[in-house]
Amino acid sequence: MKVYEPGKIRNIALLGHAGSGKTTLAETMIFESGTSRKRGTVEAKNTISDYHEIEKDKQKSIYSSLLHLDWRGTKVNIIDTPGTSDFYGQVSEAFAISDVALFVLNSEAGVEIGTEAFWRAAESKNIPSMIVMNKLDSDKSDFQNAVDSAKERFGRGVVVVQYPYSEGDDFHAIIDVLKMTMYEFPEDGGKPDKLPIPESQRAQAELLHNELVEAIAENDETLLDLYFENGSLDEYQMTDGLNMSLLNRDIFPVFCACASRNFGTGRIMGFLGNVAPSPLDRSINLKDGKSYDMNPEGSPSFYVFRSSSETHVGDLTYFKVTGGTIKSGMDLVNRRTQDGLRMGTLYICQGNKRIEVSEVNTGDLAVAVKLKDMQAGDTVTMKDNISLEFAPIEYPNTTMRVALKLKKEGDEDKLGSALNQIQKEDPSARIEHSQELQQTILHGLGEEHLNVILYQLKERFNLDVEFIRPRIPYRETITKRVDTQYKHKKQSGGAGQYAEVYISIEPWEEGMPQREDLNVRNVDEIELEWGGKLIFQNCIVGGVIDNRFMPAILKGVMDKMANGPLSGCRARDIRVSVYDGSMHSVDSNEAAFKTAALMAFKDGFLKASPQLLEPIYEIEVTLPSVYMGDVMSDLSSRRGQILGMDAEGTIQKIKAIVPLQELDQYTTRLKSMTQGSATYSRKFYDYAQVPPDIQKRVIEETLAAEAEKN
Ligand SMILES: Nc1nc2c(ncn2[C@@H]2O[C@H](COP(=O)(O)OP(=O)(O)OP(=O)(O)O)[C@@H](O)[C@H]2O)c(=O)[nH]1
Ligand SMILES: [Mg+2]
Repeated sequence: MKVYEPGKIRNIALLGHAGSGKTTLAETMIFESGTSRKRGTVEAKNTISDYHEIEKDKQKSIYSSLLHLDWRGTKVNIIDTPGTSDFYGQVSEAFAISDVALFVLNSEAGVEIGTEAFWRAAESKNIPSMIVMNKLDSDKSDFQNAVDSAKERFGRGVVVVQYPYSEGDDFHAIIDVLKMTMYEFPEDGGKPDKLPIPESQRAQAELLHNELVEAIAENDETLLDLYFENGSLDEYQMTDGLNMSLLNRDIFPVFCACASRNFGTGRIMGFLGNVAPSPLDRSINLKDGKSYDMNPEGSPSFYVFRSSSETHVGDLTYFKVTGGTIKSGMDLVNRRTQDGLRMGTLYICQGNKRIEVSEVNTGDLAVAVKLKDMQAGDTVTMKDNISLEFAPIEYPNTTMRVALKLKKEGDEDKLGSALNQIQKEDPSARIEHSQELQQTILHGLGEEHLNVILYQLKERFNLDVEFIRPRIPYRETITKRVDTQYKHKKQSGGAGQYAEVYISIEPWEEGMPQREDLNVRNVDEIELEWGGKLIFQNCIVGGVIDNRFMPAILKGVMDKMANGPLSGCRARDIRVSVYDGSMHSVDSNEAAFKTAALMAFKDGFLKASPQLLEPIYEIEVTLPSVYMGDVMSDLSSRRGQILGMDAEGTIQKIKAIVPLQELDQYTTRLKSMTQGSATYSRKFYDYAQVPPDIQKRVIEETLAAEAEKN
């Protein structure tokens, strides 16, 4: 297998809303390049990219696939990403190593929500971006509308390089205003005839050609001078200008295709080879915030963008070479673990097929087998190159959680190691073994994402497991001050137990004044690991309780804070002042004071109008404006409070705060309300008081569960 020079490599991520035709386009490009002899389809479940059983079953991409082709001596690596927002984790990994984002738009719909989300991500990562208008053969295709929507959303950098001669059933030719040529395709696609632009199209083609020339010249002073001198630019000047404008994200060229019939792919690959940036033109972010230029002459290094495993093969580590040449047998070090590793056989990928290579040059993407403990985001270097460490991959925040329940006892360890493996391969999923909730909680990006994990647990790891409703991490607090006292006294033969404490408990908030009526000798401000604070004050006068018992008293209070008196949930934001008590010279000890404090605290807490608090999340919903009414009224039925709204064209954004309890099935509901077109993100906001009816229900449920346990 040929080894490519860095300048002859292109790393392209195919991005776009679900179903826009990315997988079909990848398949067709590989076929048209001659790298594969057969052209599969999503419907026939035989594409190179969607090779997982679950992808065939669902007829959509779920995992990003690494593919490659050779187009006239240039190696084009393609990462075909899934368009469904649930699998955004896969896209994050593609972003980390792609040098060009090729946005595939469905020309029937123009910019859709998924396209928008990926575009914003590419923008924030400064990735050169191109657009392919696909499905131009569809009778609902509307090229002009799709271009207008792209211009409206992504700005005037969107410039037409090609437009269809005619659309729909009759789509058979593309007019290229960079080459000023018409490409006419044979019935079954493939290599087109190059024809002069027909008279009827000349005016339009010239208009668009001038727009393109002006857009290129605008971004480059030398070209602008040439343009003024000659009134035009030649193809080579335009190509140079386009390369720079692409790199700087000044221009987003628009191409035309019908992926399913193989129209337009050759010219796209030609443009990728001749104009699009190579890895040498791009840099990678380092952990310290600086950026790193690819270094073909430097010390060998690579950046891991995916870790997975396969039965009979073991661990697979996907990486991009960032320096020198990587060869099998090399000894390197993983900077995260500091573990040494020896490179085994190296492969390049065509979906699930691996082709052995002897070495991999800077800029290229490859896979290594049997490297231990590798994670996406790892930096691997030579032993002495200790300063290099790349920035971690940024995964989106999760939006949905479920609890896992094993149907069979005894499988706990097996489930634990399966979850570890899943988490390692898919860092966009998060596994939480919650002591507090006594549940294993799986966090993901939506129902489909979680279902894929469930499918893996069942099919790959042979576990009989189901999803159940996750508990809510409520908190408890009090709403008024109560002074209380408890005497712990036991005298049943042998050494007795004696401790008496008087405490005052009150709701605490930041900046609250100190008590004037107490003689405060010492204040402990304790940041609770579950959020909020406990302020613990020693206000003992006249030594009625020895200082040495204070830690035991605090321990008693903390024990009850961790297992709240109201419902067993964790308590927060309380000030406890120990102001009186008594000791016995023989029978008082730490255990006695701990018990007395715990009992006093519990008693006071229950008298202090206790209040349950629930977690509130801030959410941002992105949706087509037609669904505004439905989504808004649904939010209000979920006790949501709208913080703001923002319209950008036909896409609407709503910011709101909503209790976590009301968000459990939200992703699914949102999808069904908006025909799958809306997405949302969420992050923790604060704790807030639970309405009385819910408080009553939660307490009853807790008591019932307790009773069942005992
Ligand atoms: N008419 C028409 N249909 C197409 C074209 N390209 C793809 N399709 C069809 O569109 C559907 C979706 O195509 P995919 O290639 O799976 O789309 P995708 O973008 O990979 O979708 P996800 O993986 O779910 O994000 C399939 O039924 C394809 O056959 C095209 O150019 N014209
Ligand atoms: Mg796909």
